Amino acid sequence: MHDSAGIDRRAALAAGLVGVGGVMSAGVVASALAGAGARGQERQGKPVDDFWAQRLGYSAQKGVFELPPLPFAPEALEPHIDAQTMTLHHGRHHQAYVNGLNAALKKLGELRDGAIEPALYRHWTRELAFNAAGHANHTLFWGTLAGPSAGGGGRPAGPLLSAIDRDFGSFEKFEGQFKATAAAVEGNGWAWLVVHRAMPGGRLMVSASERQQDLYFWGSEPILGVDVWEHAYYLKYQNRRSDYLGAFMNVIDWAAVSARYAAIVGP
Ligand code: MN3
Repeated sequence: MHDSAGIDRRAALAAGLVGVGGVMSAGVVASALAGAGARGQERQGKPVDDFWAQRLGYSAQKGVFELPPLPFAPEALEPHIDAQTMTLHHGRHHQAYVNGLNAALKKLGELRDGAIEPALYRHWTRELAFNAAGHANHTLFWGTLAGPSAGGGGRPAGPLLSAIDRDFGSFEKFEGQFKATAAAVEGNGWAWLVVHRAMPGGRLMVSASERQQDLYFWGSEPILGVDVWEHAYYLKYQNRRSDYLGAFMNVIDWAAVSARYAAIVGP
């Protein structure tokens, strides 16, 4: 995949300039490649080099989160994930989490100022956690997908593949655990490939979420997730979640996942 500036995204990834391919703007990549030191925005003179801070689309000017654009065309993942699913999933479902997050922040501000009943703290803090997780999960999700013509599928290389072999035994064993975990999520949720920050050497594990954040594995940082809410697959696969999971393996952008792994684990 090439961005509008004609810069090879994988070259930028290999140079460690972007965490998840395609999400950062061409202009930012171009200036970083030019050695302009533009690795994200400056805040009070200190560079911000944080995955979530850079990607969640918070507008300081407006004081709200905004839906980041899908980093590829809705039909890019065909035939594995169809364009209509992608359009609805990003434009309606992901947008709803962004809206819900903004609403929760606004209501909690009103609570703090005494405008509404304190009993509603419980409701709105739940709304906050659910919608913030939904926004973050989908933002990560889009950034780790690539269609067949953009290098999606296959398997990772380099340090990530070595770590998968070390921690799961083989790529096939990882894939088996990842798909089995995703297939077993009760109701709506996600399966994740995570790095645990407290364990040395970039230790990898598979975890799961129910809904957006229930079962969250504290201390872990996701580098790949598969959305198994029915809205992610029902139009094309109906109730056949395992068929969707098989297709999903063909649209994983392992270069992006590897870059995320490297950014967490370090050199
Ligand atoms: Mn979803």
